[in-house]
Amino acid sequence: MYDIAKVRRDFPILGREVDGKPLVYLDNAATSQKPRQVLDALTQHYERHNANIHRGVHRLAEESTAAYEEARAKVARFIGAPETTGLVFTRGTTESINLVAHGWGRKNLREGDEVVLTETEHHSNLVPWQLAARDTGARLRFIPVRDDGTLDMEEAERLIGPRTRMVAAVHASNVLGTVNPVERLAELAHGAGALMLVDGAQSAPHLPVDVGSLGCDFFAASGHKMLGPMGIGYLWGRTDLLREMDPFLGGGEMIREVHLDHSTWAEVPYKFEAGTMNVAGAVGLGAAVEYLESLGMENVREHERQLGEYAYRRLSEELEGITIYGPEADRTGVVSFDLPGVHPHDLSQLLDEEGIASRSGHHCCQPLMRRLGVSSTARASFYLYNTGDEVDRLAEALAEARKFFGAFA
Ligand code: 7TS
Repeated sequence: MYDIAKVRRDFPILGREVDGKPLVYLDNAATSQKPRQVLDALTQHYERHNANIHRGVHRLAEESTAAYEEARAKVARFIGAPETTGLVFTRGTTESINLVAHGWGRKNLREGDEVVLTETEHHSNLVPWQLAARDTGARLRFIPVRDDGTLDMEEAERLIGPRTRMVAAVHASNVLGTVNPVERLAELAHGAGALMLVDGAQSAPHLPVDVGSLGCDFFAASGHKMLGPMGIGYLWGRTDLLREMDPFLGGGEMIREVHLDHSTWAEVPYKFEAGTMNVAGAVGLGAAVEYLESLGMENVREHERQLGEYAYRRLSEELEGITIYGPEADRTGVVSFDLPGVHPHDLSQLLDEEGIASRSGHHCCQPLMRRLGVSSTARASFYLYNTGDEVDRLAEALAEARKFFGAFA
């Protein structure tokens, strides 16, 4: 295990106060905070090396290009990618999935084909497929979620069949804290001759990920949720598939030759990196994955599993009537809940007055909210720097909030 006090000192923002109270940051599923090492990497890049990449022969352009490509190699290694050519930098998970739905989906889907998703998808792994289905005549099917927050795998076995061309599923839910058996889904997909895309937005920051052992064909994630800067993320894809796909965005850098009436494409991954990329962001993300590796992803996973389970226990024992969504054990550090008689929004506002950053809403999972029979939930989401004391502060603040609203009931 790592030294949590030492880790916290690496994150300058964790030292700040909100209205005189120490900040308790529990909105990590939305975005994580950044350690000094990442902030320094960004500053260093802009102070010493900044230049546009792959275009100039001058020293700074060479240094920037090398730093960008090193970052690619670091991220590829972090997720166990067999080669760096399959690692495409994007703005984040949303762009990565749109890239596949556009570049693979529109090229390959036909009327009668099916794309299998789950009921628990974030809108960013649903809406791009709706658009691709609309344009191609393909149909979307959904693996249901059971009441305990796990996927109905028997139904998955029935749904994934000869018409399936793609299975796209979230690895770790941003609402339920469930870790889905994506390895099994990948087996089912491949058994049916389909491909498997994993939305890793909430897994890459929190669990050891190895795309080889997941058995997926595409893996999408966001840098800003894993200690990196905003505006940088990645798509890993099998190189043979990426080569066959259409480009997503056209423009500079993604071409081999341009004529007035047609163009040919650069090799992967450059075919998918049109225009000026977020070079400093990539460098910052490289520093972020080094930081995560220095702690060890097994340790990060274990720390958050303990926090998530402790939060589940404390909240369910001390707040009578509370509903906590998702599985009781083996969860990630995402805890969504509903306290009867208090609107989730009011709850987050009261928590904010105690210096506790949480989130309320549909969490970009409106279909899942309907399945749960609510319009919104409150959510606390933990990361590697959160502590048991912070769970206690959350539990105490919720008990106070309940008293406050009880007074008006
Ligand atoms: N997929 C999942 C599972 C997510 O949780 C999110 C963001 C995304 C995709 C999209 O990531 P982006 O970086 O492209 O925006 N989830 C959340 C959330 O739970 N609260 O705010 C953002």
